[in-house]
Amino acid sequence: MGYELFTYYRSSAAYRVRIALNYKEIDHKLTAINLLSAEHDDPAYKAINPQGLVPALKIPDGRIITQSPAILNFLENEHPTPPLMPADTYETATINQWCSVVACDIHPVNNLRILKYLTGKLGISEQAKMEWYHHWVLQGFECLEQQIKAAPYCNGNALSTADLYLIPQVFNALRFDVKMERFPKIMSVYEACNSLDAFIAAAPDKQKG
Ligand SMILES: N[C@@H](CCC(=O)N[C@@H](CS)C(=O)NCC(=O)O)C(=O)O
Repeated sequence: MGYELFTYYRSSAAYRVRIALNYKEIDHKLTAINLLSAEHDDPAYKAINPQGLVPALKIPDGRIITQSPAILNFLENEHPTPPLMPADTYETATINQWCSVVACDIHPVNNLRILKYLTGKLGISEQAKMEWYHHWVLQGFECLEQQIKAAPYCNGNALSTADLYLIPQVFNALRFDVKMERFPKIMSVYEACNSLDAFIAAAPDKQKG
């Protein structure tokens, strides 16, 4: 039995893991969990991930890992070649720092359930919701734009986990009409990564669900 990734085509957290599985050429199958029809709230899926979020990864012995940072860390340790983390500890910290801008400071406040809570329970308008979304993306991207190398990837000429976090977040930002012209370095990384097979195959438009 290989790996099984529980995924949703537009989930940026699942997208990160899809890229890693492709890049490392790890045998896996994808199982779609449709967030719009609330399959993630189904008891059958909650038995896999009690948080009711995607992604979740079933590893070959049947055990489950949830949370994309934990999954990516596991895959890096189990399948270190080709690497997505450098040997140098300072560089590793820098990459984790960039990942955290996305994973801790942009994505959690702009996730589907947060946006639904804003417009549902808190009754804010669609326009205010979009302002909220743009605000937090812009703040995070302004920091990344200053710090990443974009030569051609976030950390220079070696692809790293930072690219796996950045590209899905850019995809999401474009979907929500964030004007990306002010982030030329981020957009050049986006273009460089999207010419790689691992990213192309992981993209939302290539998924069945
Ligand atoms: N910190 C989690 C976040 C997972 C997450 O928020 N997944 C989203 C899709 S990107 C989800 O399942 N959302 C369902 C919802 O918001 O109801 C991770 O990195 O895996």
